[in-house]
Amino acid sequence: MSNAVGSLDALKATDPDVYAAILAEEERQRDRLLLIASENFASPAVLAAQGSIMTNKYAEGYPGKRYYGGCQHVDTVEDLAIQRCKQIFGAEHVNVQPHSGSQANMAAYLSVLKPGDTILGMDLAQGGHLTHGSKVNFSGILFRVFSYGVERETETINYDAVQKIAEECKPRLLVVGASAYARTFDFPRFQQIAKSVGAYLLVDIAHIAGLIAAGLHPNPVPYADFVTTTTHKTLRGPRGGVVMCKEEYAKGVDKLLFPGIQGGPLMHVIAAKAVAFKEALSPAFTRYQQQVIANAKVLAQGLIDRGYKIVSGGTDTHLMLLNLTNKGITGKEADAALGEAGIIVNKNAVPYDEKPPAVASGIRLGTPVVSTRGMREADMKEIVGLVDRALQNRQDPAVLDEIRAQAKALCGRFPIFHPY
Ligand code: DSN
Repeated sequence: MSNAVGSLDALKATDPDVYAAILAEEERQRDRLLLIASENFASPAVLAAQGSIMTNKYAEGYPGKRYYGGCQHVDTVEDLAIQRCKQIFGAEHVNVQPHSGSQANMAAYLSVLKPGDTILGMDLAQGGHLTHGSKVNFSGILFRVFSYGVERETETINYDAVQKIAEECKPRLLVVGASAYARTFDFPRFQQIAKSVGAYLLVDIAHIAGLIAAGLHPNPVPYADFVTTTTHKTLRGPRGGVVMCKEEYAKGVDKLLFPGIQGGPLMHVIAAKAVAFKEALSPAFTRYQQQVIANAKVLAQGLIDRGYKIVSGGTDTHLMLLNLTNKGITGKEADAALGEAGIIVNKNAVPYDEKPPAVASGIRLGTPVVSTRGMREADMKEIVGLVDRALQNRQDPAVLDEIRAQAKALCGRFPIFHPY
């Protein structure tokens, strides 16, 4: 068993440069307050599976139907991953081979669409995702794209407006999901809209998969033809993707993933997905997700109390979008100042943003990582103070250095992975 996972000593001897970079990254992850909403810390068990000798195996095909010999053990992990994912979400069919969320979406789209077909998705500038129809992405290159967004007043989705756009553009596929939307999605309503115009419904749950797994956000599986996700955000597994679908689309999705757009599956990653899904079925995972949401609410309220504007006025999930316009700060400035202060976020466009995406008027904050470390409501209040002070003193390097030391001290009170 000694060679089943990599050894850092072996890495140090072979490649001191990569070894040093990994150690430096470990220190960065340990000593900084990581508030990027799409990131998380995988468990030691997930890391062990992902770093294992399963990376050595070619296994093109599916369990029991491979193009290579010697697949009995990789079949075991792929079957486990499929069964556990079905158990979590109640899906009829699951494909765990997508290398990423983008490939999961590509496979699902192309299993029922042809280039030139019309899709309707949430606008990237208003919270959507690149693969939901951005012009610079395969989705915008291959398909005719229409978009919906949020209402200017409420900064939430207006379902009547989506219905109207769907009636006008008559999409073959309605795509639901977002990377910067903090409110609960109404999946039955989206199903009604899709049905009323004869469109397939695909829900991309990449951001909220962990919350759904824990029963803390409605599950779209009963309503959608396809549900796609990544496995490394709130779901806290290895980097990768999954497609879930109704049985009638199973063959098409499997064929599109392999041989359509991918070759050999990453069996070490699939092994790690199986482990993450087992963890997601545990009561500890539910407790973790409850803390993720509780922490996000306290973080949002604390910022509101200090005069910050949260898009849509709050959050139902793990993330929030701060519109910094009223503070006279750009997203780019905030991202840079917080980075100097040891608080890692990403600049983000806000709905109806007048600034270009590289500058942006907001930042996105999320609580998955800090919650994985075991931080709770009181710690969120401390983070609010640090964020506010850093933004107010964004041009004062001495204060930012001081905050970085405070952020490190806060991190030092918590392990990388807290057993809930
Ligand atoms: N890049 C991811 C995010 O940050 O939300 C989405 O793929």
